[in-house]
Amino acid sequence: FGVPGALRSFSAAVGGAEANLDVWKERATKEAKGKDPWEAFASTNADGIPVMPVYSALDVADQPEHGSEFPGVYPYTRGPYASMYTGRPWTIRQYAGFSTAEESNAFFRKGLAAGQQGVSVAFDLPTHRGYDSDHPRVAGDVGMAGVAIDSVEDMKLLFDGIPLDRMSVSMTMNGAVLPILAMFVVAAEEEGVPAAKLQGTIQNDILKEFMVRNTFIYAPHPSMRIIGDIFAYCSKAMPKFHPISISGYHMQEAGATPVLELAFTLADGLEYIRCAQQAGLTVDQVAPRLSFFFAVGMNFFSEVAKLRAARRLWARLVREKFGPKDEKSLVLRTHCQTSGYSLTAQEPYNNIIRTTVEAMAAVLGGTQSLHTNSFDEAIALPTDFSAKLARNTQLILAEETGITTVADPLGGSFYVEALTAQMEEAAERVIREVEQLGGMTEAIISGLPKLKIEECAARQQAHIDSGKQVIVGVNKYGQQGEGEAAREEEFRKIDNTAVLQKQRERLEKVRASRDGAAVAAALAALEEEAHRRQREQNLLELAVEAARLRATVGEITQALEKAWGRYEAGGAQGPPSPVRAQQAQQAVAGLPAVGLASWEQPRGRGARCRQKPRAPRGPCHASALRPLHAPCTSAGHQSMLRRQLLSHPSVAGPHNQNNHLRARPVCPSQEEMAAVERAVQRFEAVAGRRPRILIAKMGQDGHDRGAKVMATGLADLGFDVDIGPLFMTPAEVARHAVDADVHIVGVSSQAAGHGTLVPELLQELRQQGMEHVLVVCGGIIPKQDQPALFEAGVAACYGPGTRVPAAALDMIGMLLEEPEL
Ligand code: DCA
Repeated sequence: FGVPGALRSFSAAVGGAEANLDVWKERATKEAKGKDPWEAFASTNADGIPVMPVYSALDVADQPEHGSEFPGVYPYTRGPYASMYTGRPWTIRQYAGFSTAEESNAFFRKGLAAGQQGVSVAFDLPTHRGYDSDHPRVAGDVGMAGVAIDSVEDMKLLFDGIPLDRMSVSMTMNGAVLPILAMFVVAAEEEGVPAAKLQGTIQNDILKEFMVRNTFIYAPHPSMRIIGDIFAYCSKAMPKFHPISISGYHMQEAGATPVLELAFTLADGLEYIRCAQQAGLTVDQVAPRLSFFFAVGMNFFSEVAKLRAARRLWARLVREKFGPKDEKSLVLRTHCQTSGYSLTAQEPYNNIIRTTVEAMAAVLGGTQSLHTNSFDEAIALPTDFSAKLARNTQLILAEETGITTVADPLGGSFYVEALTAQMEEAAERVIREVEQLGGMTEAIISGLPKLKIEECAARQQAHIDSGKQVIVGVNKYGQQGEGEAAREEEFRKIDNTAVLQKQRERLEKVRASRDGAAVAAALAALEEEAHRRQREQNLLELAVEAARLRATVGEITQALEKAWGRYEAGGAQGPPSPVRAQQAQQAVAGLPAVGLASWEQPRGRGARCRQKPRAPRGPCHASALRPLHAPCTSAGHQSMLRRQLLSHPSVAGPHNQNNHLRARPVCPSQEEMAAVERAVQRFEAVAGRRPRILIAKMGQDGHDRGAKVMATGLADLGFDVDIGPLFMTPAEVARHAVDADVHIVGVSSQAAGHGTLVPELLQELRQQGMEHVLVVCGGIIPKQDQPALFEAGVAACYGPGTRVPAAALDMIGMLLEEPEL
């Protein structure tokens, strides 16, 4: 930095601060009524970093270099570009997609006409998981949480009238990344836009799917092979395209603190550079086109500091580990999205304010592109009106506030600089230890990152439950009935049957009009390449050829599946080894521990924990519960027990990757716990065994955090709990219910498939002679969907705000036909 004058004045400032500190302490002590002001006024943030009541030059005295940093100059703390928003504001890129390609296209075009600057596509869950819309497993999910795409014909409709040579397009696709990227390339080519002109991003970040989002198709190692091939293809044929968006967003949504999100995301990034090297690329061929994606939650300064620390740490790590020649390889560019987890179903208009604050943090942190959530996304898909407000939030920030007139305006704030350095250090500690495990792929196979994120989620929930973390309108200042007006508003509803019908017709047409033999040969070539131990051909190149011939998403996926199989979470390659997971956990010492300080320890808590790990029955997938159930006395487990029934939609809600809905439980009282205990005993006396529940996830909805939370909570209350694997069909759930002879099936629905899947489940149960089984639903069940479910035979819908003990009492009451229980 070599600015001796500046350094001199910096040390003068430090000297002056020392002198003034004593005066401050004396005055603050008086204001603290004689207590030590550091103790009286200091706090700790979510990452366990102490937050002092005041910051001065003393707090950054050990990092004088920050005073010499500039945006667009190594280590890029202050931004990737020298001029930042003074030269070009961030891209307003709203994530959207639902129903058919035609409907989503109309929505995109409306948004672009109204000020949106980039397209960002949400695909439906069948597409994510590589199924065609007419596959029997996916009927309930088609078009519900995103747009249904089966072939190039759908892709062409999706981008109809959108100039792909000028418009940057982001596609959130991970599992079925090969067919989708291939179809995008072919759709553009057939519209006269060569691949070389395509700009934008594909998410293509499979590592985080194994951690938190579950839209994987193949096992970790073959999945990484696909990513290597995409890097290789894009570096040659699509130089303007970002072949990956390395995403921490979903980790924060699943519960990770900002430091953990930062650490795991950058560790993923390092792993992807190594993956590119294995595919024969140099660091300079891949690193400049890597892009990132972070969540921005309500802790304003942590989020600003996180983005600054991300850039500095990434630049340093890439330089140290890979020694690139091109300085562009060191620059981290990122998209941000405001937090879905922070949205509340109660008093939803508060969400507009939350989103505005989060958007400001993203912008002051120097994001390149931003999605702002709609206020109603905790309840359903955004309407045109709520989407407009979300978009306008960004337009107002960009054009009315003056925020864009200075690059990194928070640079030099003692607090922001100190926090940036602390977060960088904490994240680096975690990254170093993940690296010691052999990198992120190995760490994921060990099960450690998922476990750590779940622990953070438990701690956060404990803070919310105890009121330590305030959520206005929910655990503080909430009044029954307020906000109902907003909840009664019209929500967007998708006609799943109509979408399915349209997709089926289009698929039939595509299959009837293509050259079947040529398609079969193209698919065989894909399968053959997947079988090879050594790469000979590029899988994306082969997929482009297959897509051109009109092979479908499902067919291309299946060709590879023949070679690699379909991965089951913790399943196909076996669940994470407990020994390895334990070693890994010990190794990652820098991670925040789950703190229970905010919990009053209920009497006899350990003794009441009666859940025994049971041998899986039928499709039961006990390993999914391991992190929560194995150590009954662990802090993480105990904290989990108090979390809310069906209230944690994990990583996505009905529409996109948001953790849309969050319950705000109250810590169960001793009396309530005792009442549940009595009810369970009474049930046992009548039925000869404890109430047994199967927690089921149906369709392609992989958001399992809420299901696990519910399973753990009910087990602790004395229920026998079975938890089914992800992605079950209604028939499989019914079979499992018969095998396990359960009294209740609890369906957790976060992706809007319940309208089709739950009535089918009831029908299957009836056919199996199990009509006496109580079926209850939880998760995101919009009010408007409930009458149809009740009519079909659902006994209860436990929405946000339901507490586990209350639901437990309710269910036992229904089983015993004693509603007053
Ligand atoms: N001065 C000069 N040039 C600038 C400036 C500036 N102040 N700001 C941006 N630019 C240039 C960039 O260099 C870039 O051109 P290049 O591609 O030739 O390098 C162009 O303007 C676009 O800017 P960029 O910062 O790359 O913004 P986006 O195109 O919006 O890309 C990025 C952002 C994060 C890289 C991308 O991966 C993205 O948009 N991801 C979105 C992911 C997403 O939507 N996920 C959904 C969940």
